[in-house]
Amino acid sequence: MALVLHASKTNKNAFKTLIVAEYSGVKVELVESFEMGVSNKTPEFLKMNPIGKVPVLETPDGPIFESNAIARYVARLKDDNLLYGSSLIDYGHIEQWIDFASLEIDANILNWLRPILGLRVYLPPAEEDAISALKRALDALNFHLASNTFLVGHSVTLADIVTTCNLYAGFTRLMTKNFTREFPHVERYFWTMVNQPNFRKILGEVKQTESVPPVQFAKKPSQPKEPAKAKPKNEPKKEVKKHEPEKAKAEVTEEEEEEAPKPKAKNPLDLLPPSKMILDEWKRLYSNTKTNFREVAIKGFWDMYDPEGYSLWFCDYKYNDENTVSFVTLNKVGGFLQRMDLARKYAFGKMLVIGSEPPFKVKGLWLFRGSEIPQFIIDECYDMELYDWKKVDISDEAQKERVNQLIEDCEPFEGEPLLDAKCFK
Ligand SMILES: N[C@@H](CCC(=O)N[C@@H](CS)C(=O)NCC(=O)O)C(=O)O
Repeated sequence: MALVLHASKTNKNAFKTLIVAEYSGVKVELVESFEMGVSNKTPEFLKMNPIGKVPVLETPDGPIFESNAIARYVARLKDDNLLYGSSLIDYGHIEQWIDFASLEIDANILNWLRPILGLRVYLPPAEEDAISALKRALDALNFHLASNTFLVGHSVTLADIVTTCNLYAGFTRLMTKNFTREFPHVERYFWTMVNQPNFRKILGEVKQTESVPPVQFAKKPSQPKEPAKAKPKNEPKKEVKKHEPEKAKAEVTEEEEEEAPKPKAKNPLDLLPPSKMILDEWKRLYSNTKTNFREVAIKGFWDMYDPEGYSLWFCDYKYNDENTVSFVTLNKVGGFLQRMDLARKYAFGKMLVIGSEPPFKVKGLWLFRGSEIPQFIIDECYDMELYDWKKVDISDEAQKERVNQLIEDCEPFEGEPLLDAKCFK
């Protein structure tokens, strides 16, 4: 009789068990009708795993949760299974790499990925921590694999299956070739593993991601989806099906839903006395000026600028010495601009990422409605406190010239080349 695995068919934690099953000649079938966020919240499911996470394996002796435990259980169903090694020291090493793959690789991949997907708050220093901890783990793995084809012994073991499934999430979603080329033995190992026939049956053709996804807004906590009602007794057995490899990317995170929008309160900035400066006109002028930027856009800006109704601010990132990875620095600035979306009606901004070598400096200029930085922006956009803010004194020609240079992406800026310039408009 087949064992029943509750998980969606793209769940990389379920892949561990399905690959072990292929190697061990054990029948494991996925629940056909499984719907993430619904099926795993039913009272029936919570009885099997009180935390409501997948995968869960239903066995004749009761359910098992935690993907590594499930994979071990399935491996043990076959006597003398070589996936489990053949000596005490092998058992120890296999367990060692399973823990390493879970705690040093998987945990850091998830710490990097979840905030990017908007499933956790995106904090640039936390992203840097996750990446550097992941690199440390990959470096250690790379060192081991420089003189070993497999993690333990001379054939595939449970350690390789768990490690490869965890790396799979990284290779398919975050770790570009540019990132992994630093770890050539890990690359060789990963591609060798995913092309073993028993892996291929489950994973299908694996493709390395070509880019790190852009940071998305953190979603607000949502109401759980309506859980499916507990099934009445004697209901026909749930549909199960044999796993077929999916082209889709592995599901590595929990589901969240959008909240219904709440009615908006009036913004206090809408109550300010009218200004002669029309922000949209300035944004249009900025966007449409392709030549003679100084003479047209910059001059136009100062002609329009209303120091009563608006204020200009320089910002300077407080932790520039941490900007050691170019794309992380660019993501950080990109995330800041995304989070400023709430201020689009009231602000214009320029952000420069400066330098040709790390650490990169991040500096910017912002135009805000009102004579101070609007309180709702300080309250709602946590990036604000990562910068030092200085109000521009427009009676000082040097400061005005700095404003001009920031608006026009002047290069070199303060003697250094630009890595990137981003505009919020
Ligand atoms: N340590 C667990 C992790 C399980 C886990 O995080 N599962 C995710 C999907 S990959 C989940 O079910 N999330 C749903 C939730 O958090 O409610 C394992 O290896 O099985």
